[in-house]
This record gives sequence, structure tokens and C-alpha cells, in this order.
Amino acid sequence: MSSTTPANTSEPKAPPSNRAGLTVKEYGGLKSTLCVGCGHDVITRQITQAMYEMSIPPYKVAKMSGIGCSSKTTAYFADRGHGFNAVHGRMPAVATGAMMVNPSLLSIGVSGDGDTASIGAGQFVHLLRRNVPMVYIVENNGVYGLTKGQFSATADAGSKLKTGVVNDLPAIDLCAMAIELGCGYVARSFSGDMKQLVGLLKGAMAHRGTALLDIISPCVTFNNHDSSTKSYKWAKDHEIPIQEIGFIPYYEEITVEYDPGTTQDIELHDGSHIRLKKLRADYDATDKSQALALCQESQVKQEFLTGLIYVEPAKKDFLELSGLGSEPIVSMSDERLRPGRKALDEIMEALK
Ligand SMILES: Cc1ncc(C[n+]2csc(CCOP(=O)(O)OP(=O)(O)O)c2C)c(N)n1
Ligand code: SF4
Ligand SMILES: [Mg+2]
Repeated sequence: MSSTTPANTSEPKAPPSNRAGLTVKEYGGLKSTLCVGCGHDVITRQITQAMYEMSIPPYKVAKMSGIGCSSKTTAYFADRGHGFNAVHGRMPAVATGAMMVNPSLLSIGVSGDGDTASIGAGQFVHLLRRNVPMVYIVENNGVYGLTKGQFSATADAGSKLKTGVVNDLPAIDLCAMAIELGCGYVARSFSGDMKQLVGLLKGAMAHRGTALLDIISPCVTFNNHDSSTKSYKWAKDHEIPIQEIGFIPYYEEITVEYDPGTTQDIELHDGSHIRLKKLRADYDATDKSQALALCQESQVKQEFLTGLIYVEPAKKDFLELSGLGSEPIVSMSDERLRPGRKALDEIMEALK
């Protein structure tokens, strides 16, 4: 054979690695056991993509969840990460403890509308009030999917189950609740809007404090029919994005100017920027009263407004508010953590 034989150009190219030297495949997890077409699996893919694009090493992640089809999601990404599958509705307490002990991890919580807005509502409001540093994703399908499709507290009044049962109660708006309780990053999205979702997830991962993402995630088995307001068709037909989301990580130089009239540029605490191309000319995502008004407008007009509804990057998180130093408790020595005989004697003396 001649030495000038052309090189084999059909040789497969190595998949691209990120700054952590990992390919997107290395952010994968177990094979999903959810129904084919479930919105939750689409969200899993976007979480995986966002972690990869942010070059977050999987072992630096604490995956937290409760109970439900949605709460199984944490098994399907970053299988080299840490994980805790808590009791139904109790993920916030476990996540709070984990973050107090080891804030060097990025906590990603995945919950359902039942897990968060029904049984877990009491825990959820205190997580928001405390501003626990974590990404909190609600995979919202308006039903308890795992227990065969009963209405949850986020189901809209008037929506119907396949059996014909009508929901008479008003829905809890998780975004409005989060803004009211002081959450500093509040977004709404749809599992079918992948580009928007990845941008919002990256911003949430760079945010300090609780970042809430309320994502409509259709349950194809129990709540995807025409009289449901949590179906693929309804969400696709009604989605009105309020911005186009751009995310610029801290290590990338910002070279393009922006027009403050039509674009909003928000610097997050790690130096990343979230750039919002406004599709609603006057909307300011840093204005709390505008954000609450938008949620209300969305309810009254039955519109499905998506995007970054509210952001307050400078807000102090629970660790700062609690006066904890930057050293994680988990890496402190026993000598520093135990008070010792002298200190105990002094306490006992003071109690006499
Ligand atoms: C204490 C307790 N109460 C009730 C249940 C039964 N249960 C399991 S999952 C679930 C609801 C899940 O709904 P959601 O959080 O919306 O998740 P989805 O399955 O819809 O993703 C319920 C009521 C339970 N496991 N534990
Ligand atoms: S029952 Fe619904 S929520 Fe659960 S896996 Fe199936 S489609 Fe998804
Ligand atoms: Mg649900």
C-alpha cells in the first residue's frame, strides 16, 4: 500500500470535555424508570447539561429529594454526587442540615408539586424564609403522579382529571409564595422549553441562597389531556416568555455591549452575569412589587408567563445570617467542635 493513503476521516471524534475535563456523559446517572415521555426526564437532561456547561464536578453536588416520581430524578444524573432521598415533603429540613455542615457542596433539590406544595408546604416556607443556599426545582404536573394522579395543591381551579373530576380549589402559586417569603431567585419554566431552562438552571447554580425553579412538567399518564392546564399542549400553546435568557460565566469576558432599554444585565455574586433580553419592555426582574404583580396578572389572565421573575443577587443566605464562618463544619477537628471540660464547667456554673 502506498504511504500516501489518506487518513481515515471517519474515525469517531472524542466527545468535548468541559473545564473540569469531563464529558457530558460523565454527568449521567441511572437509567430512568419513569413513564416514557414524562416531563421529569426532559428536566433531568437539562440539569445534566447545565452541570456540564458549568463544569461542576459531580462529587461536589448534594442531590436532595423527597418522595414522588419527580423525587426519583436525583438518581438519574450525577451518579458520582452525594444524594439523600428524604421522607415525603421533608427534603428542606435535610437539605438545611446538609448545607449548614458542608456549604462547599452545591445542593440541587428536586421535588414535586405534591412534595412541595401539599405535604411539604410547612418545610418549604421555612427553607425560603431562611434562604438556604440551594437550587430547588419543582417538577410541577398538578397531580400526585406516583399515587395515580390525584390533584395537587398547584392544580388550577376548574381543571379536570381524565375521570371527569373537577378541581374546585384555587392553585398555590409557588413563585408568588417564594417572592413573598424573600427568595432571591425565582423562575418559572416549562420542560419543553429546553433553551430557556438550561439558562435558568445555570443562573440558579451560580446564585447564592435559595433559587426556586417552578417548572411545568407534564405527567403523560395522568394529566396530559385537553382539559388539563399542565399538559404539553396547553403549555406549548400558552407559554409567553418574558425574556430571552443569556448566561455568561465568571471566567468569560463580556465583550458585547448591551442596551439597557431592551436588555437587563445582572451580576451574580460569583461574578457570572445573567443577561435578560426583555420581551416585555418595562419588566424589571429586580423589582419585587413588579414581580408579585406579574404573578397576579398571570393568575387573573390565566397566562403562562415564563422566565426569571425575580432576582436579588446581593441577598444574604442562611449561613451568613447565622454567622457561620467560611470553614465547613464537616472539616473542623474534634478539638474545635467539642467544648471541652473547662467550657462545660463554666456553662454548668452559669446555670446554677
Ligand atoms: C407521609 C407520606 N404520605 C403519603 C405518601 C404517598 N405519596 C407518595 S408520593 C405522593 C405524591 C407525589 O406527588 P408529587 O410530589 O407531585 O410528585 P409526582 O409523582 O407528581 O412527580 C404521595 C401522596 C407517602 N409516601 N408518604
Ligand atoms: S406517573 Fe406521571 S409523573 Fe409519574 S413517571 Fe409517569 S408520567 Fe411521570
Ligand atoms: Mg406532581
